[in-house]
Amino acid sequence: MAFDVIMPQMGESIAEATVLKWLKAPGDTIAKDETLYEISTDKVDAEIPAPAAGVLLEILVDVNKTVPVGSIVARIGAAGEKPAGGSAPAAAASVAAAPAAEAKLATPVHPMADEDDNSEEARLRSKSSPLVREMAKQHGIDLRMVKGTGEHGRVSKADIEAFIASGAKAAAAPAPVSGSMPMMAPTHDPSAPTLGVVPGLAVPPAPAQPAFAPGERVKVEPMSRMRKIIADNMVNSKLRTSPHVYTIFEIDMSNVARLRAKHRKAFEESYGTKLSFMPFIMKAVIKGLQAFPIVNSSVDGDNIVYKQDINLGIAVSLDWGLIVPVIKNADSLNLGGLARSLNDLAERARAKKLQPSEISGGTFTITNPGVFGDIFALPIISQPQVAIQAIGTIAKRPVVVTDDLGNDAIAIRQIMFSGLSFDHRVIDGAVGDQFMSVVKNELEKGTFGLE
Ligand code: CO6
Repeated sequence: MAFDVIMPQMGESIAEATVLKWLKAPGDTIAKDETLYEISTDKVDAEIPAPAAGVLLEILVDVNKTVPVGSIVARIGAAGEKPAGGSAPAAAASVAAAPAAEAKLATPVHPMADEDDNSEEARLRSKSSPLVREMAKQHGIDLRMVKGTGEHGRVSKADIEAFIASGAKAAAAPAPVSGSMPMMAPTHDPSAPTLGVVPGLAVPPAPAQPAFAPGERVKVEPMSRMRKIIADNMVNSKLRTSPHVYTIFEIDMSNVARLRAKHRKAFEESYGTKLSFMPFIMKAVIKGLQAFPIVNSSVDGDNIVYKQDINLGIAVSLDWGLIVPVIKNADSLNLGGLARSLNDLAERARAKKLQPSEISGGTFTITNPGVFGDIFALPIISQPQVAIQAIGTIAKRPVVVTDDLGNDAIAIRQIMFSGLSFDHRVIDGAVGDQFMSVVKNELEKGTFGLE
């Protein structure tokens, strides 16, 4: 019995991956978890272990080919089984993989609605590969409208990409209304395509609103698959899953700033890594999560799943996007361990050297757009988590301070605004605030075992 090897999901926003190298050839024996192939995505390069032990029967995706996540890329059979088609090629890395065009999708692809058209031409076009049909479905394109350059008019991936790039309209897309008043309230059009449709959820489709007026000077560019997935995830989290509620706290970081300045050099010498504000913030967040475990939970139907591990996702900005590596069991680390893990993950993220396991399993996320000068932010929750905290810029600001005798004065302090976005299904407003007040107190107190 053959075991399908599936292109893994390497991170929330990663939709496809390119096979860089096969380390085994058909006919080779492989152990479970032995590296089978290497892949590259926009964000991570990774070695992928074999999901089962046995004999590699078939390679379905050639080197340098890009396929969607969930595609079957190879098959592994039981020990002793022979690969179809006889002997194995000499060198694993040069194996020419099976289908010349696109890989098979392991996820079911629903037939296009037009497939009841039985004309020879339509039948042959609808025989396009699963990848092409999936792209057509995602863009709302009727394949009969696409000129196919393949055999018998078969629509190839290049054909559909060219069709999308040409700005040709999706089958179901409404024609833009005459563009004289594009800012007027749109009329509701139930036939309009929606972003990230989740079957079974009765969310009304986005109103049809022309993006540009006829004759307006525009450049139309199709969204990349990754951009569409990000868009879907954002819509799904904010509009279909978690009723977001927000709270913003002002936190005096003066003690942390002093501690950091005082111990920075010695810290770097003893831990071999730099000391930024983030490890202090992570420590304080961990205290908050320990005090309010609901903030470290997920929703599963009618159940609340309290995660027993604190796995902190930290958003890392990349020149080409963003990734959220995860510090697993962050509560078991001291300040040095947190700094080391963060700097290591951020460095490897930027070198595309993260493993899939390092970008999954987060239970709470921290994002620090403060590095860009952002005063405060209210981010969208990363599903299936229930909260995300944003760190604003830490800057000197004038604040009112009161001494023990009740005298007020204006002082200069290192102030940070921090926003928490949380899922109001399971976290009450008061709990969100109480969580934040633990974080605030920890940071303002400034006792981190360094002093
Ligand atoms: N305020 C002031 N100074 C800061 C701050 C803030 N918030 N954060 C970092 N820094 C300082 C930091 O202490 C370093 O100072 P020096 O040591 O004196 O050089 C310096 O800025 C550079 O910090 P670095 O980035 O190297 O390290 P850090 O540990 O602070 O942060 C990181 C690591 C991976 C979180 C960060 O590099 C990063 O990538 N941040 C961006 C994350 C991001 O893009 N998030 C998504 C933004 S969009 O959230 C979003 C809701 C929307 C708006």
